[in-house]
Amino acid sequence: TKPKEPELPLFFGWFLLPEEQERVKCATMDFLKTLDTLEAFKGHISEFTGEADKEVDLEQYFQNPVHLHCTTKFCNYGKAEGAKEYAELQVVKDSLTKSDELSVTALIVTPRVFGARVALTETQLKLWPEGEDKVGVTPALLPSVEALPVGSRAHVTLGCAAGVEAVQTGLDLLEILALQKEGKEGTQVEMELGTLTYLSEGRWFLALREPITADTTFSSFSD
Ligand code: ACK
Repeated sequence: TKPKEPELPLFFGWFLLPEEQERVKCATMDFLKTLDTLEAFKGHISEFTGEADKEVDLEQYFQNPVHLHCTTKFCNYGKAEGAKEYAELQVVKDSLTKSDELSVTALIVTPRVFGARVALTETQLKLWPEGEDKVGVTPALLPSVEALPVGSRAHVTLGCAAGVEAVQTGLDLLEILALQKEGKEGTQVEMELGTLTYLSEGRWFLALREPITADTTFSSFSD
């Protein structure tokens, strides 16, 4: 009998250390608490609630993910295209269990997700699979996404609205970055944490004044 092939994980990524998760959750929750009290946000509340004048508690609206991480490659146990090739890359094998620091430079809030944009370093980009930014992107958005720097999709999902899957965070982030590039920015509000921008249809982007850094470990994950 042939030796069994090693099984591929659900995904690979950088996982925040437990104490780092708590710190990042606290800092980002503080932002959510402030956001839903802003007049600028209340003016677009119907994009979250479907009704004007209805209040929303964003802390309740988004459900917390189990553990905070930044996905590099979604393998789906080998069913995703390029999963095996990725797992066999020397840089991937060499990076497993290694520590690394991630830098969060912005936060996004949409009616679907709450997420953090991760700015990858040159070294971290070596673990970013080629072509991964555009996986699952709607054809209409593809040209704009292809014009963005590699790794633009890198993110940490901080919360999802009921019934929404985490994969949506990367897609909403790309959409926001594409709109910004086209200069389609609306209202801007200065906050303590940075500059908040509205990008139509309930999309909000907070460019952080100071990045939030977090210590992580690169590893694979299987449910
Ligand atoms: O927030 P995320 O990056 O979005 O972390 C989870 C992780 O893999 C485990 O589900 C991401 N994910 C799920 N499906 C896909 C997909 N089809 N393409 C890329 N990433 C995905 C999800």
